Amino acid sequence: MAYRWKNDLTMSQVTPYGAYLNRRQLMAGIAGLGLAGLARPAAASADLEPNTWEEITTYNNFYEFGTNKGDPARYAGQMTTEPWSITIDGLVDRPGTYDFNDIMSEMTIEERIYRLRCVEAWSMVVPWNGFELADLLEMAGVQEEARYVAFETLLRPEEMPGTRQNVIDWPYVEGLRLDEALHPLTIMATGIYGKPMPNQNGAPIRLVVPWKYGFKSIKSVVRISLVRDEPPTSWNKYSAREYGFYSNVNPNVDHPRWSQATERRIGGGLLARREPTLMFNGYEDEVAALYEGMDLAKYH
Ligand SMILES: Nc1nc2c(c(=O)[nH]1)N[C@H]1C(S)=C(S)[C@@H](COP(=O)(O)O)O[C@H]1N2
Ligand SMILES: [Mo]
Repeated sequence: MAYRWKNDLTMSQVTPYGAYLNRRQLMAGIAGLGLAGLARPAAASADLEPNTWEEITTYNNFYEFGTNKGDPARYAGQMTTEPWSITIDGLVDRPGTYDFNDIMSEMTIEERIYRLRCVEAWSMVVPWNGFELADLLEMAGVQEEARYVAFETLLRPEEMPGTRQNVIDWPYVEGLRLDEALHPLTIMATGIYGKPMPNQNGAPIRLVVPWKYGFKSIKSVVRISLVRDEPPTSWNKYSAREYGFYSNVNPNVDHPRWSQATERRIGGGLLARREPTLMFNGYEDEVAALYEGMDLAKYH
């Protein structure tokens, strides 16, 4: 597979030195210090100071439970997350329905402290726990003809009050180009601050693609399909002009209805100054090569 990204980034390049806890340290933290020891991993720069658990779990977008920021925390508790399985199908050698616990037993869980930039121009920093999507795709065996990866969220209207209204088409679907999916920054997240993923954040497992607008990071994933053609994605279907397939964070390409040049960091307080939005959300060194020669305004 020519698409497998050379795994030659060291973690100190991915997150600033000191911000990254490897799995052994994380596990030691849980066992030795108790969860209080994980409450705020030391970050090398104030820029990557994680938001609090409270902020991360009460200010959410998860439209399956309503469109207000507080709705997911209020209603997502109804979602049954056990048992949970992910169907991996399409252009793979080993298609099947994989139990979440079986997947977890095969994967190495790491902590990744990433910026999260919503297309609505607010942002957070989240200490995710998870594993590289590339490792899961390797388990399934990606075939040569595969060019894109399609993702689908659980659709269970009796547990998801938001899906009883036609805000967007359900189920929520997303997609990545295969090289984006195989990039080492792309993870399947299964926890935050060393705890299992809260329902409102996409339990038990969700995608996190830190250089793209938050809506690409699809929650509560039940299907991953390897496909030949660019798959439909929820917000692009809703308004292609406003939400492109790529949706890379880009301060120079405004949303038709607002500027993307700056962002409001959640938890900064009412008087906090807006911060400049960074190209590719600050991951330019790691991901710019994926888009070499592409017109980023056209392929927004
Ligand atoms: N299934 C699903 N996934 C989703 C969403 C959603 O409404 N449904 N919202 C997206 C948006 S717009 C953002 S900004 C992030 C928010 O993730 P968080 O609530 O964990 O911060 O989830 C994304 N994933
Ligand atoms: Mo978002």
